[in-house]
Amino acid sequence: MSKGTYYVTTPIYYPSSKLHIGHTYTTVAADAIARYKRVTGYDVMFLTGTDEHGQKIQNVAKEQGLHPKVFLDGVVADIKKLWETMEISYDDFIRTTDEDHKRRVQMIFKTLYEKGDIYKGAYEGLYCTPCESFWTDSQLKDGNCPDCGRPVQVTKEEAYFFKLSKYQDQLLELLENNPDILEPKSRVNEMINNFIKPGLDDLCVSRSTFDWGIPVPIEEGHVIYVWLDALSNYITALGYPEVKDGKFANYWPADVHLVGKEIVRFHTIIWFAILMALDIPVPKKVFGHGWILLEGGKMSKSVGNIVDPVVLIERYGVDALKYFLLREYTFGQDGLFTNEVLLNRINADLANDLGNLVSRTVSMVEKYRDAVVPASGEATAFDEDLIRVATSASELVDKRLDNLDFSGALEEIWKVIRRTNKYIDETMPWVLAKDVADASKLDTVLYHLVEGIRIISVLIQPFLFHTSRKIWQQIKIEEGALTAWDTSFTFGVYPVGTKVEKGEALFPRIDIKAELEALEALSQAGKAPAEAVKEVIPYKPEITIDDFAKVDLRTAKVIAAGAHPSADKLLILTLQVGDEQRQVVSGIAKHYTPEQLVGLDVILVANLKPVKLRGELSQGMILAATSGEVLTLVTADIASGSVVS
Ligand code: ME8
Repeated sequence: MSKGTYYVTTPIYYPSSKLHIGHTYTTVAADAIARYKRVTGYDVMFLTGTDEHGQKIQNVAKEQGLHPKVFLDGVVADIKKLWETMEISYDDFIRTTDEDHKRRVQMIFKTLYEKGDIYKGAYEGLYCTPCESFWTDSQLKDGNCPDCGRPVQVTKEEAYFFKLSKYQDQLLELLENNPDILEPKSRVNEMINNFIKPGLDDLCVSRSTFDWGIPVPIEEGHVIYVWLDALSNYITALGYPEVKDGKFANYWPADVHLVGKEIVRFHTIIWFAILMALDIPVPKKVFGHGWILLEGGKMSKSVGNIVDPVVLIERYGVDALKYFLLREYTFGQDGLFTNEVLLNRINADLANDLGNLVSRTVSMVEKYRDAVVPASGEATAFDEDLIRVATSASELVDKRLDNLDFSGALEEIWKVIRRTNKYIDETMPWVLAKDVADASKLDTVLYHLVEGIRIISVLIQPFLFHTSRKIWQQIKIEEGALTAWDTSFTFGVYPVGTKVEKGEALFPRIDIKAELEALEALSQAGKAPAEAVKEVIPYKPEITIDDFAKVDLRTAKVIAAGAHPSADKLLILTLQVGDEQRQVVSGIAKHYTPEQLVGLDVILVANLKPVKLRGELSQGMILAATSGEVLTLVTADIASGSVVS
């Protein structure tokens, strides 16, 4: 029977072209808690996804000569592949470009507008384009964006506003009376003293200077500004505004939103206020975790100091990377990443403590008892303490995870591992094996070791999925009754007489010096500036003015555009050329959407012999300039049908 529901979310990621291990930190944590809740009997909903709107993304796509959606599809596929490699067990992946999400966000906008919580005004502010944030004068750092340090521009536009100020008192009351709602606790004071008490300004929730966003449902030419769109993902994924039954009724309010510390403000002030305005409960908890830093600062692609999780997984395995991230750093605090810290952690905890315990135990059962696990015999002085430590661990793990203390939870499990290793040193089975009089004691030791390992394998399964399975293979138990979480409270369920079989080392010991050199060489290779290959396109053979005069160029207005029925790369355009209309088929689908084309004044080669392109008539062609992957249509702002010469 289910113990209840558990809804955990990660932030939805900006699809920058590559995610680094800093990004994977939130997801690995969410994955661990989701797996933990599942094995302990909860009905879990784990949501992640991508945050795909805004000017920054439109700009990046443009730089690459791609339509934003085409660009995004590629990047999102890479992100999903990374999560697959990292075995992230999400239940749903939301994209803010999903039609369903867009429709639901528009309904949210409308509800807030009709309620009077969204109103129209004009915004003048200091805007940082890369961060998509408006800032006030006092927030700037040395006159620049406080987040990225780049210059800001004064921007003024008509815009819709959310009445954030209306919720100031309610927010203050919520945070003051429910400090558990935000962890770590220090963040509660930060929100109250730095943001709420000084006074909340209403929040701009629409933009009209770019169009890559969800259209405002009540006025053309405006798109919904990113945070309202992005934050709503946590409820649109559950089917909001349908609240009566289904996922929303089941899982909302979320048990925890896991977020990086820099976006706590958005999640506890803006998001809580939006939820208050919608009259729905706020999440039970927001946890703002720290950053993983490299010497020299936060990991960031733009600074060029990213650590690629795929490289680390290829070398040490997915379990090692996940274990390291969760164990090494205290979840609410910043931590420094270095290769050396990573390798030492893998060697000490995984290769030595856990790997050795399993390999020594299975070897001894093979050597002393022909691989058959004996029934426990005469007690040794050390059994009781081992049993106590092993069977009380799950309760301690539970307490730690209740506070999202992943490192502490793993430490509780490692206490059992270290206690079991100590049990070997205390009982010295190799000495017992020398004297037949100690056979019964040796049986006890071997049984206790195997049963200890079984309990450890049960406890690690939410964090080290493969390792738990590899242990089960060696001690020959199947997933099921003997691996269920509840069996970690009981010592002695391992079936006597089972034949074990040694496998490969769980975590081969790393030669740290050699490995550090190998990693350094890899990173140097990655840093080596690639030879820029500049494509030189030679000019065509000379022509005379008479040759050129044969080409009849006219301006034309695109009045309709649509997809080609049988070719992905082609679009079919209807052009107004003076009084006449023409149909032209053009290979620009990768670069323009039909909506972007309508209204453009393009240049037509009007006397080109008509042809059929994949079955559709094309009466001429339109001019475009290309540079590498980038393509842009040549336009001329003049009456259609004008002669170009
Ligand atoms: O903020 N260490 O997306 P994002 C730890 N789209 N965490 C890090 C990190 C590091 N070095 N670098 C990034 C966004 N992160 C918005 C969220 S939610 C409605 C919208 C974390 O791709 C960062 O703190 O910039 C954040 O929690 C997450 O990665 C996504 O960052």
